[in-house]
Amino acid sequence: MKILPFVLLSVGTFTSGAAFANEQTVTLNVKNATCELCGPIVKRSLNRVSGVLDVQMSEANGAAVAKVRFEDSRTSVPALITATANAGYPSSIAR
Ligand SMILES: [Cu+2]
Repeated sequence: MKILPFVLLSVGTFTSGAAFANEQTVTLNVKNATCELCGPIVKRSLNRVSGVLDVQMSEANGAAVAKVRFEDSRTSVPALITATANAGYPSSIAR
């Protein structure tokens, strides 16, 4: 039975750590990204936000879509939207 307290402690540490830094993914529809040069600009604007872990650009119905993975303890969806807007590409959460 000596191992049980250790296991419980490990689980507790893991869950409380996760509560502080959750990875989240959001998909943003990006306006004005009308040519192939825009995608990399949008991607760079998002990658510059600290807390962003990964940005995948794609296209849906002729519009740019950015799938962003980020740490929610370091940044937020509104901050991501602001970053693309400041680069000239307003975005919104894809539904
Ligand atoms: Cu362009």
